[in-house]
Amino acid sequence: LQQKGCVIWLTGLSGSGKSTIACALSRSLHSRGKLSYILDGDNIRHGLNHDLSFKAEDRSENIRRIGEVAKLFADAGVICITSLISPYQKDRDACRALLPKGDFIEVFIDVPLQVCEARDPKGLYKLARAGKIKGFTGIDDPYEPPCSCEIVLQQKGNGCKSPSDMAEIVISYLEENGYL
Ligand code: GGZ
Repeated sequence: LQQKGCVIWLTGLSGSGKSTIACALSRSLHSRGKLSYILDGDNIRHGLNHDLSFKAEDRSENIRRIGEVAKLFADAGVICITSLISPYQKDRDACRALLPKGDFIEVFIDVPLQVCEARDPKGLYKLARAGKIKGFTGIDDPYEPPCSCEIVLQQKGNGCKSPSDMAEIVISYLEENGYL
């Protein structure tokens, strides 16, 4: 196997576009003949992590388990893309510490709360504002933006960026750093 594994850790609010960017990235890697695998928080909460809630210690455990699984994929030479809010810096740092230097690539999907809330693809912000979901990230639960991450993706900047434009920024990083 020629491929060097790594973990691409997407972090950001609900509705920031993590899952969409993860899919675009995976497709782009596939078209280059590279094996990748997406670990999506929302999906894994139906299986491996079905016992976990959204209280702080359960979110930490969710992140810890996904970090451990991501490490296994990276060990196997796969480019593992994780897509979970992962709101706490210390939990993300703990996952980073599991991997050899350079192999944990933290990507902040920097979309403002008001934009995520306006999108509200699943109507969850509306429910949170109405008090029907308690402890919703960005509303009545914290999100700690990364203090030093490898990549920041923003929609605005030099023109409006689509999910595939954002995926290509990550692809360039992988090329520049010897992962592709
Ligand atoms: C945040 C919640 C909550 C609460 C349900 N807070 O946008 P989505 O719907 O599809 O993705 C969100 C998902 C968050 O799960 P994660 O495993 O990524 O979170 S964490 O990393 O914090 O453990 C959202 C939905 O679950 N959801 N309740 N209270 N998001």
